[in-house]
Amino acid sequence: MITLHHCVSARSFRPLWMLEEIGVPYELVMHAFPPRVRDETFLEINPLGTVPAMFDGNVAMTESAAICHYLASRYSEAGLDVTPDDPAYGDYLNFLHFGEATLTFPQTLVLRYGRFEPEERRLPQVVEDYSRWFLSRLRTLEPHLEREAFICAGRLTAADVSVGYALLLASVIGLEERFKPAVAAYWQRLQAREGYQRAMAAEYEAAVAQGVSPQPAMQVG
Ligand SMILES: N[C@@H](CCC(=O)N[C@@H](CS)C(=O)NCC(=O)O)C(=O)O
Repeated sequence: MITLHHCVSARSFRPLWMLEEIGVPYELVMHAFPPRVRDETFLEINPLGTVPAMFDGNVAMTESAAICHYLASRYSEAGLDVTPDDPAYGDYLNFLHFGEATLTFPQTLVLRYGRFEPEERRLPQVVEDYSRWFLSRLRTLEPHLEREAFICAGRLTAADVSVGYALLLASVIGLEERFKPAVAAYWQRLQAREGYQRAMAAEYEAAVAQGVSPQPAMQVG
């Protein structure tokens, strides 16, 4: 069975959401955030100290976008994959990686210098600059989402899960009010999905059952 190590609202929500959309059984192991600090044995699970860490038999993976790709192609019957012969393949790969490399990266700096560093090391200028960086990258999606319901292929794919997680993190760190209308509507559509709601419920129930706070450590305000 697949085992997924997860922290509430962390990037490991991407594979969790994928697993719920696909409907494959899995074990969800919750950790307080940051796991390398809160649980010294976690480095034996993932020497990087980060989540996600996903194990599927002999397969061990630690990159959330790659895990989404892996799950989408391995369980292609769930319809979340786009194959190389599909005209949407380029967009699929591009936005699958855009979600992490371009959208989540600036949010990491917002979090670090607005939330996780001790007060005396916080940098409001960095927080505002990288918030704007994130929002300007997000704006590149706006014209596309004015025309289309999903990122590519006319249906939900792993690329939506990757980008959708960046929107979830943005809402946790207080940037949602600055979304433009088409992105805001897309984010509402994603949250209305049963798979998304099952993933949210699974996260909450596993956190409570395993004695971990269900509140996101990265919540601002
Ligand atoms: N590129 C990796 C980044 C993984 C990552 O940095 N995860 C964060 C949670 S969102 C983490 O575990 N941070 C804890 C730490 O750095 O100690 C991915 O997409 O999975």
